[in-house]
Amino acid sequence: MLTVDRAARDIETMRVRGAGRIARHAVQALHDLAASHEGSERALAAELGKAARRLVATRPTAVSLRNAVEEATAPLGGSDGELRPAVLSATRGFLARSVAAVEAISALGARLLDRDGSVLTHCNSACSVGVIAKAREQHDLRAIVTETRPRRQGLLTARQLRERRVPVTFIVDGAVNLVMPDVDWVVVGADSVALNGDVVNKVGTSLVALSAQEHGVPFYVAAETYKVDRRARTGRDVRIEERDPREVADARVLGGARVFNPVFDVTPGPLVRRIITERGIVPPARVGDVLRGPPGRRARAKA
Ligand code: RI2
Repeated sequence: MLTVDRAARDIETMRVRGAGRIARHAVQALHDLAASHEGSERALAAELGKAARRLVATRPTAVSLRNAVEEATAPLGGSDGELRPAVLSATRGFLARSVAAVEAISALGARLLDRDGSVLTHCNSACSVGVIAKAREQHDLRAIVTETRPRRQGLLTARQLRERRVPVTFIVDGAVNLVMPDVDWVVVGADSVALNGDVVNKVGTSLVALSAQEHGVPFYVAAETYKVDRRARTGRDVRIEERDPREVADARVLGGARVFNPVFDVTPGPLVRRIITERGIVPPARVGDVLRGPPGRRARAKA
């Protein structure tokens, strides 16, 4: 059984990380809380409310977490006497749909990487790894993977892509602009997407996007619809998480210099060619449309 406290600590310490995975971890904890609860419905409601607040506070930028927890605890607003089964059903529903969404995004996104070539990715995104690995089944693709300082999630990406037989070249973040002339596509994930199509993702993503634009390389974002932040009109409305300076460097070796350690940055929508969601591929400015259901033909992108 996954306790709420354990799940919150896993997410805070980044033992469990990635916008999709933290959402599922939090929802699993809410599921287990409801499944094991033996008190009254009223007591369960109070505990779920407290747990939801604790889980959402663990990482402030990834709206996936807030959206998932809100969906899982939506039955709190319902009628008395049915809370436990309703929460179990909501949590199981989210977990299943969240996993299926990654599969759908992988299949849809792979259509964009429609020939042999090189694809660059930044950080570690299950959606991006899925897209690249799926496309590799059809074409002679190689991946260029950034290290992604300070937590070096690129190591995970390189390993996961190798496990799926994708040839990988691993680079330090500062080499992105140098290699960009040899890149055919960029695919990255997202922690939050604002309604205007601004994308909040791992710090450095906006520099990758600028370099891609400079070299005429299409920049794609692979993100489930629950990463769209309905409350964020633009990327500026999203709070950027700042983490412990010691993740970057030991203050003693810096002679006491102050460290600034923002975890994410904002890539303006106009730098994004398309957003790949499980409900279709859309131009960034139309990302709000996918929240209203499956897009029609017009919202689907051509490669
Ligand atoms: P998936 C990660 O955040 C990365 O920024 C990654 O691009 C994003 O979540 C989406 O990942 P962190 O937890 O949901 O490493 O596609 O800070 O796996």
